[in-house]
Amino acid sequence: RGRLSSFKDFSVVEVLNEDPLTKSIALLGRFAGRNALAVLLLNRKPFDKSSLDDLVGERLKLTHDFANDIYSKYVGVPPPEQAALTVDLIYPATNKHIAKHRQQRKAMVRMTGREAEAQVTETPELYERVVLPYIRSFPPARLQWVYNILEKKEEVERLIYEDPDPVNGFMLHPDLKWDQRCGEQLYCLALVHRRDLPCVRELRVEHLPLLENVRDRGCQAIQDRYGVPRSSLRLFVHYLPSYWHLHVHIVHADLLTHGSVAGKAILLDDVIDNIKTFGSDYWRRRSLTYQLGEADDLWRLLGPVGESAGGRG
Ligand code: M7G
Repeated sequence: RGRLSSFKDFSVVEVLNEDPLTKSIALLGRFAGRNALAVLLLNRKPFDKSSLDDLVGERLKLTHDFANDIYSKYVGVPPPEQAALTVDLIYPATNKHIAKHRQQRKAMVRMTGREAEAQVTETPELYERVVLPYIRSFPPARLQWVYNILEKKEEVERLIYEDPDPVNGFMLHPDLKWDQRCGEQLYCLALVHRRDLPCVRELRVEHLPLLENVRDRGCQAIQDRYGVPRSSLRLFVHYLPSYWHLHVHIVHADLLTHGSVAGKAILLDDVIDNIKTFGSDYWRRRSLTYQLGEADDLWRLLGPVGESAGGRG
């Protein structure tokens, strides 16, 4: 687990995905002499307002592209510091990681431009019969990174706030996705200490103190550390999540991501209010509708009949 200073001995096996919108590319590759595969995610960074002078001064090298009336276009090559990328490495990568980052076969159920997706309505019965056994079948290793954080084996220096209470406590860290530079890109993750809550479906009235704690103390900690007030934060859980250990996404309200769309993100305030308004078993009793991607294991179990290789079953 050494630290890299370059990708000198890395060779690309496959371009898993590229997204011109987010200006990112996902690569699958290998380090020389190693069998294990690595997933490499490269992202162009957002512009840093505080160093714009650096950028648009003499140091941006321009090549003229075209002009039409009052409009003209150039290609600019920035100085090296401005051209920096964020580089996320997953190594060794499992098949799940590879599938998650690989662009899926298109044009099946609905074109999203990213992967085949189908809208699925998960009834309480489907949750009990299909989803719950599926969650329980996971090897604990899938949540290793979560447990490493909770046990203070990893990301210790990145901790923003901790409430150590085993029942209502949680830990707050910057999300993997956020480089902590730009406040408008703020993306934090609150991981609850208790390990018996895989998702929103399990939340009941006895968990309200936990949820309100995450909301109130989490927001306060972010305000204290980053100066972003609660009114500028969006707190939500995902259904479906990728990792089945309860966590709350705390994101700057101006930041729109693939994970903040309807059918994926559920506002924490709604999670809380629905329990208060409709009763303890609200999240267990209702149907939940979401977009299911072909890469998801649940596609095989819940996806449209006959559309996927294995069909239902
Ligand atoms: P999710 O709702 O389970 O799934 O969120 P999603 O990935 O479909 O959104 C998990 C969140 O954990 C995501 O926002 C990830 O960026 C974040 N995350 C994942 N990993 C492996 C790590 C990690 O090792 N450290 C931190 N700090 N965040 C992570």
